[in-house]
Amino acid sequence: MNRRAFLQQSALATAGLFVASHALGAPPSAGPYPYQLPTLPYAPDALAPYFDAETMRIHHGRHHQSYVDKLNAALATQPDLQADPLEVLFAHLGMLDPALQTALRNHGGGHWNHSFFWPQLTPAQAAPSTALVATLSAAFGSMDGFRDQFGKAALSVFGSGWAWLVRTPEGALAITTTPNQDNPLMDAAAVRGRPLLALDVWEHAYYLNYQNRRADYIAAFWRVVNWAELERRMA
Ligand code: MN3
Repeated sequence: MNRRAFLQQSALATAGLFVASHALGAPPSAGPYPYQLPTLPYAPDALAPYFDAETMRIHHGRHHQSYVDKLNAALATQPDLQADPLEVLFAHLGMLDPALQTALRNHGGGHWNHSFFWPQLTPAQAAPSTALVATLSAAFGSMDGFRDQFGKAALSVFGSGWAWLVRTPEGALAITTTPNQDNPLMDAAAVRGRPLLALDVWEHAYYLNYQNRRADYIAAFWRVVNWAELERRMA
């Protein structure tokens, strides 16, 4: 498929999600190719003891850097695709060559998902606002109901993947999961929508501190989640 045809279909099919992602402010994929590792918005040891410093250094500095490097390598020979935001590429993976699809799912997803993940953690957690509590309670019964349903989804991921809170194209809040580095912006996702909150449940995110105790890691996540960032994304 040539670039014009790709962009025509992209513009039609992704208008909703793409516009929505830019409405967030700077999207996680901000910045032209070549993609770069974003700076952590806190020190690597700032989230301890919930997320330990060694895990944060390896997770950000090695795992995320590796996704960035491999994404850039995959796009190095694709000048037509270098200018397209990752959100647009994700929505049309099925139109691309299989090898490129795989690279974008694994490394493009890896870069986008982690870029989305870091800012929604904070060492200085404030209580969720009354408005956020009301919104989440309306959708999931209560804040405890939201945490319970999100946590169960995160626990249910077999192997590596992510749990997500998304806004569906119909405007509803929904909890979903994706395998590996897939995300709800991808055309292959079981539940598609605009990501609002994500939890990385790859073992590399927690094994040093929690070994196989993913439930303990999920409990720790609630101690460092940045409710203000979630509310900003929901606005
Ligand atoms: Mn990870």
